[in-house]
Amino acid sequence: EGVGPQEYTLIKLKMLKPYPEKLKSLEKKNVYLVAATLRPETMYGQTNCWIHPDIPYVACELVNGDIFVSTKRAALNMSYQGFSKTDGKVDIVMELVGQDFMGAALSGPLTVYDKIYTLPMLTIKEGKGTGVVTSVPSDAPDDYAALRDLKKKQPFREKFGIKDEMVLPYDPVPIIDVPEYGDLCAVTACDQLKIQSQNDKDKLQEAKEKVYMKGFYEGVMKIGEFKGQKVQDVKKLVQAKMIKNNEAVKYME
Ligand code: A2H
Repeated sequence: EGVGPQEYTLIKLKMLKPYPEKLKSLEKKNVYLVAATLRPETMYGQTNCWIHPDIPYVACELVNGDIFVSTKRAALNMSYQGFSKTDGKVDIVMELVGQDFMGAALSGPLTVYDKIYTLPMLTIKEGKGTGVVTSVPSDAPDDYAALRDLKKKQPFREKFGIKDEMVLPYDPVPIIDVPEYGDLCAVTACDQLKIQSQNDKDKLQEAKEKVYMKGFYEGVMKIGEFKGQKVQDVKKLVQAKMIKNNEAVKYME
């Protein structure tokens, strides 16, 4: 990571009705979980959204009346970036913890799945991005390892109130071809390094380093409007398309 501010794309994941019990009073509003990503071109392959069960989140009302769910820290950052009614002031409508909206149904931009769910990831950092992470197990080793953990371990699903149908039908989607790694590069890297679970920190770091650069410089899109084009040529175009369609916004921190 550099010393300057980092630009993320915030992906708007729209909460579908019925809202979870705790958020019922917001059902007349458009509620979005906002996931910070560095890889907008991978959104075709979203299979779920990660949240941390125990960290605090806030639901904030924006200047346009929409509700964004993120950590309070991210909401404060956003309030200085033109999202709030008043600069530097966060309009909190509800305080939450991740478990309050675990298993919520969402709809996300570009993904081949009509409906995806919030699922638990225990390695989410409270101090980075929004605390909400969209999951692309085809291209992100962390996402693949965490999804596989949930698929393999029924007690893990049960602990967080996750039903089988929120996890089992969701498989990594081939979206980008990476030379030597194929079209599910995160799966290949996790297999090669024999990664056992989302807690294999060092190996996951190695897997990320391996596929990240290679995906960016040599990856070719296999799906969508930019099929056949190189990742580095379309990243900004995919971002712009989602922003234009009101499905994403830029966010700095
Ligand atoms: B990336 P950097 Cl396909 N805690 O998005 C843990 N991880 C977080 C996070 C948090 N609070 N906030 C964001 N992230 C993840 C897509 C993706 C990402 C792909 C491949 C690699 C990749 C789909 N998940 O990141 O520390 C988000 O996952 C590899 C680093 O700011 C975000 O982009 O560099 C990335 O980490 C931001 O990490």
